[in-house]
Amino acid sequence: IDNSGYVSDYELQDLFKEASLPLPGYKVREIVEKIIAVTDSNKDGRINFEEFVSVRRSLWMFLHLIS
Ligand SMILES: [Ca+2]
Repeated sequence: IDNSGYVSDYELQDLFKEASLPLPGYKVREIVEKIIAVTDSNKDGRINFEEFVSVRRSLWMFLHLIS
């Protein structure tokens, strides 16, 4: 989380790195964009901390689906 109080897509990509998935960067960005579209509940195009918590939850569900 940076100073803006929003979670950047870079931070979401870091989550993927932590999970050490063998995915190419472009694929991760694609997935991150989809996740943002799905979890941006107030539709401002950004992920705040509340949304980030649910992003993390859906991310892990997603990772289980593709692995
Ligand atoms: Ca939002």
